[in-house]
Amino acid sequence: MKLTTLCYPLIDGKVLLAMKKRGFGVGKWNGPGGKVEPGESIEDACHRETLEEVGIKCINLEHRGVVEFVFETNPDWDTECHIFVTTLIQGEALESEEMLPAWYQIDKIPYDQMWEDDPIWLPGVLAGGKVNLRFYFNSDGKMLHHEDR
Ligand code: 6U4
Repeated sequence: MKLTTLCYPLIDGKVLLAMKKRGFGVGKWNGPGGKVEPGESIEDACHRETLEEVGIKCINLEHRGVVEFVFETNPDWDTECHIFVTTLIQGEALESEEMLPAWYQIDKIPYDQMWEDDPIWLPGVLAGGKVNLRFYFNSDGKMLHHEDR
C-alpha cells in the first residue's frame, strides 16, 4: 500500500487547509500532502509536500498517527496516510499549481467540502490527540465504514 502524508499547520486557533486543484481529491479541502517517494522518510515527504504545495516550511512537525484509506474497487488508490501537525512555520502560504491554501478557524472548518472521513478524526487531532483508524470507500469515493487499525 502506498505511503502518503497530510500536514495541518495550526497557529493561533487557525488551521491551514488547501483546496486540491487537480488530480485525486480535486475540489476538496484537505491538508497539504502527498505520496512518500522511494528512499524518502515519511517526515521528509511531509516537509517537501507542504513546501511544494503551499510554500511554507514546517518547523516542528509532530506525528499524530495514521489513517488508512481503503478503496474496495480501486486498490491502487489505497494509502497509509501519516498525519502531522506543526505549530511553527516559516513563510506565508501561497497558491501553487496543485493547491489553493486558506486559514480556517477550527470551529469553521468546511467539513462539507472535505473527504467524508475528516470530521471523524480531524477534530481530535487538532485538539492535540492522535489517530489510528482505517476507512473503507466505494468506487465513487463514498465512505462505507471504519474500524480501529
Ligand atoms: P501527485 O499528483 O502524484 O503529485 P501527490 O500530491 O504526491 O500527487 P496524491 O495527490 O495522490 O499525492 O495524494 C493524495 C493525498 O490525498 C494524500 O495526502 C492523502 C490524501 N487522501 C487520500 N484519501 C483521503 C481521504 N479519504 N481523506 C483525506 N485525505 C485523503 O483526508
